[in-house]
Order: sequence, then C-alpha cells, then structure tokens
Amino acid sequence: MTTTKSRVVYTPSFTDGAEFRIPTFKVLKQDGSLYKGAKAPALDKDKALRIYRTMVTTRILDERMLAAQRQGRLSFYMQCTGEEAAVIGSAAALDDADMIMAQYREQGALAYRGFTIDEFMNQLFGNELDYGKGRQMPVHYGSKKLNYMTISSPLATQIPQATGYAYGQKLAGEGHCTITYFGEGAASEGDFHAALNMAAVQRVPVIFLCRNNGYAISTPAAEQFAADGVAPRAYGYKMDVIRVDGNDVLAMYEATKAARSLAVEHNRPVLIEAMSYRLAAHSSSDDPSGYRSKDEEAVWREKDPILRMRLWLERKKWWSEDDEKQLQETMRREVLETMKRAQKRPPPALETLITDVYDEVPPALADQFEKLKAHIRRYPDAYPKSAEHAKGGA
Ligand SMILES: Cc1ncc(C[n+]2csc(CCOP(=O)(O)OP(=O)(O)O)c2C)c(N)n1
Ligand SMILES: [Mg+2]
Repeated sequence: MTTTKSRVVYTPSFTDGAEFRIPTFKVLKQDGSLYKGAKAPALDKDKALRIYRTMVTTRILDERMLAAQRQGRLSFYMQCTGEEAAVIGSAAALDDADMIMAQYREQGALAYRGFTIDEFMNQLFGNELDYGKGRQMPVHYGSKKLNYMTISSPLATQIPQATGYAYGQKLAGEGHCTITYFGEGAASEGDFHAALNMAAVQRVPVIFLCRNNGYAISTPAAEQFAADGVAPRAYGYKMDVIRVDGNDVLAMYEATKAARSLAVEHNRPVLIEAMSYRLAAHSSSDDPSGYRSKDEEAVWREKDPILRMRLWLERKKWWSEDDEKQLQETMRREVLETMKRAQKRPPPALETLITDVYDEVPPALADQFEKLKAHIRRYPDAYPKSAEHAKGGA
C-alpha cells in the first residue's frame, strides 16, 4: 500500500527539486549592526556575555593547544576556528538537561555547558584525572554530568544514536531533546539518512545540526555532493529544515531556540544547516595549503564570527576594549597555567588498562597484565613513574 497522494500526469515528468531553493537566515551584519527587517533574539546581557566569553575562550584554547602540539607537548589537536558561532550559539539555545552528541569540533558547546579548562587539559594530556582514563586520542571529550556524550572518531555514528536517545527522551516525557552535531562530510554516511528517516517516522525530539564548513579534510563540498548543500535532503524525509548563516551567532541562537520548540513541544525533528568555513587545518596533522588558496581563506577571515558578535556587544555598550583586553589576558594565563598543571600529573593507574570492560577480569587478560608488569619492572626507565604504578608493583 502506498501513502503517496500523487497528482497523475500523462507525459513523463521529471524534477530535480530546483524549485525548492532554501533561503539563508541571517540577523547580524559583520559590522555588528542588524539586517533590515531582522530582530535580535531575546538574549539578556548575562547570557550574551556568557556566549561571547565562551567563543573567545575556545579560540584561545585552540590557538594555545595547536602551539603545544607543534612544541611536541601534545600528540594531536583539532581547532574549531571560524565555527564558534555555529556551535556555541546553538548550544546556548538548549536546556542544560538536553543531550549533546557531537562529532569532534564542538568543544565550544562543552565549554558553554561549563567544562573547565582543567577538564579539557586532563583529557588532552590523558592524565590520571581524564574521565576517559587516557584511553582515547586528544579531543575525545565527554561529560556525563554535563550531558555531553563522549566523542568517537568513526564518522556519523553519533547521528542515529541521537535519534535513539531522543526517542528515549520522548518516552520519558520530561520535555528534553537531543542535538547532534556533524560535518557536511559526515552527512555522506549512510548513518545520516537512517537517523533522519527514523526520527521523522517516529517523531522524536532531535535537532540535527550540520556544520557545513566547506571541507571534509581536503575534499571541498562541491566534490562531495551535487545538490544545494545538505538542507534539501530533509524534504525527502518530511522534516523541518532551516539554513542559517553559521557565522552569525544571533541567527544560530534564534534558529536553534525555534528548532528546540518544534522538537520538544511538537515532536518534530529539525535539520539545521549552518553555513560556515573551517578556517584552520582539519587537524594538527593536516596542511591545507596543498588544497586551497590563501585568498579563499582570507575571504572567510573577513567574516570572523567572534569579531561580529563583539561589534554587536560594543554597540549595545555591553562590552568595551578594556573588557576585551582583560578577558584575553586572563584566559591566556589560565590556559597556560592549567596546561602546565595537567602535563605534570601522572598517567592513569596501570590497572585501568584492564578494568571497566569485564565484570571480572578474565584469566587471559590477567595473565597479560602480569606479563606487562614484569616487562615494566625490567625496563623501568622507559615508562612513566606514578605512585599508582608503584602500587601496582611495576
Ligand atoms: C567512518 C569514517 N570514515 C572516514 C574517517 C576519516 N575522517 C575523519 S574526519 C573526516 C572528514 C569529516 O568532514 P566533516 O564531516 O565535514 O567534518 P569537519 O572535519 O569538516 O568538521 C574524515 C574523512 C572517519 N573518521 N570515519
Ligand atoms: Mg566539513
């Protein structure tokens, strides 16, 4: 049985969907003024400044940690430079109890929720205070307390998980939703389609936030899909969709607030496509000069989302040059001091290598662990010495 109420025609008729041109929602101009006809969202001074401070902190953390990686202090890092408004503006529109399932470039959402610089550093250095117990690469943050699912590298896995989690939230009936962030590259995975279809059919409170930053590592968006971005795919699933200027923090906030209402109050999943640009390299292992021009980057540097918000705040007299100087100095100092502290901390206890997976450690694993300890006893200078290691007899 078909549910399609389709008009009948008697000559072959094809369509490529060109009639559905999705507009882009914008509020804030680059000089900090508003577009004619646009209205600033209801955002009080405290909240606006919390968003702005988080954007600046994220940028400073990114700059500092990339430098630390270049100095050999850290094995790997990923920056979200240029995409701070898309991530933090949307995260600010949620309730703290809403679940966040991110890709890997959304440290700003976690920072907005209250993840401290200490917590970031402990994960990056995989020390004894890292919640992941040093088992993951840097940038795989997570916080149960802050409702931020731990990052996992295989692309797009978080998208159907978000649909499933949001379905659970619908059944629980407590008025919460899930947001899942992903890149336009990840949207090419089959998981993306399964997740959207399931969410539309089951009517679950989930927000799919696609960061269209123009690249999947070295592959430009034009080589990833022929369509007009990712947004039109929502039609195929009968899902509400909006395209937003991802460098416009006010538009991102407003659009996500409205999407949240649709999701929570009407059980309507929403796709948001945030148009932005990955200003930095893909990761510390990448060099974009091999696949794009400095001129192209310069165009997007002119659209800096942080400067755009700062100019708006200054127009409103909520922010001054002195405030900026103070914030920059304080955060740079805090990031440096925290990094030194985290780097000095010992690694997680050796035992944690074999805990948390099995209820009781199986004999084969226990045997391997004894051999590992014997090996470390034999070559003590090749391994870090921590009190916990000593306790473990190694
Ligand atoms: C299943 C899978 N395939 C490939 C990769 C390798 N990989 C890591 S990031 C990435 C690009 C993803 O691009 P996008 O989703 O646009 O996110 P962005 O890095 O631009 O934020 C690729 C191909 C992976 N991690 N997982
Ligand atoms: Mg991308």
